[in-house]
Amino acid sequence: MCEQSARDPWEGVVSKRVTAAVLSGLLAASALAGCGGDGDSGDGGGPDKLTLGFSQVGAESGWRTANTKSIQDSAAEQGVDLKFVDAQGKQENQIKAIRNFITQRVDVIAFSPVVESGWDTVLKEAKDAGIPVILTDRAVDAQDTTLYKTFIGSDFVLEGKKAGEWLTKEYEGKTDPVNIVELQGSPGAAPANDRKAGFAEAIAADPKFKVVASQTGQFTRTDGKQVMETFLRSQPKIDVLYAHNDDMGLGAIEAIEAAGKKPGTDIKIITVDAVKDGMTALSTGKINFIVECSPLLGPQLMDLAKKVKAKEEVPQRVLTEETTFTPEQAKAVLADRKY
Ligand code: GYE
Repeated sequence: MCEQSARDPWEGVVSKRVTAAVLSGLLAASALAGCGGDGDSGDGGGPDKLTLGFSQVGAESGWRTANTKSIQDSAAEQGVDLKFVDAQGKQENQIKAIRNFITQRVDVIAFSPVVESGWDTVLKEAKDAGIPVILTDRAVDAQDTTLYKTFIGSDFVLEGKKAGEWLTKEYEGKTDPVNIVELQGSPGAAPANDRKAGFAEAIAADPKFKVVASQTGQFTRTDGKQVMETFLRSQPKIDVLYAHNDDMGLGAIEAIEAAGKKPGTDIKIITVDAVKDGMTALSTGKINFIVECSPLLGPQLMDLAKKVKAKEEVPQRVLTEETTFTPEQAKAVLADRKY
């Protein structure tokens, strides 16, 4: 799957859809103007305008910034009334935001859960109020899958596997021990749990791979740097760093350079996301391999929200299409990278 294909199919659909929406909006507006115009707010959305309450995780990474922009831009393009609330990394803030959306009686609630557990009660409240919920980017571990309409996002276990598979190929035929340090995402978050599990599974068959230290770097550059400093102090030999996102990898690169080592050469580095800063480091060889995770979920989310509001059938799971990048591949696409 090429990197472009993760976006283009939707871009085409979206622009056509926007044109259609604009046209039908104009027709509706002129029809209403002819008969007095009652009921149309005049903002292009009309009385049927979709109100979407969205609770975002925070602003911890380049990925998140791109994701927020994608959601806000798509809402504006598609005439969706978006109520956007930033949870600043706290589940309690998300629960509060969801309860506010219920009180405000938005049409649809979407959120990207900070952690996987602890959502059953508030999701039940939304369900009882008759407000459909869309999980965006991250999953919840609720047993009752009728508590949400659909889940759009990546397969994080697969991402971890892709990272591990690259590593096993890289060291194919070699027998010396390979010491790995791991920077995990924020504790309890689906991408942290799953990227850890997928990677562990991919390297499990070969005992030469040893994860000698694994700790959270909170998906941030600052923590990635700090934790890598402690790894460098406490571990006598580090061959590989696996970071659950680019930002932690980029922070770790600073720590590795400060310790007088060459990132990408003395310590091989694998990350996940493929945001522009990560891709830049990959193209210069400071990172060796990146597993892509697309943050451009906005167009698909608006489309699903409209369908859900219209009580149309939607699939329980919508997967994002993603690829992987080597330094050469990063060089080839870097100029066109939008985020
Ligand atoms: O990989 C990381 C972000 O949930 C997929 O969260 C997302 C992850 C992403 O902070 O950079």
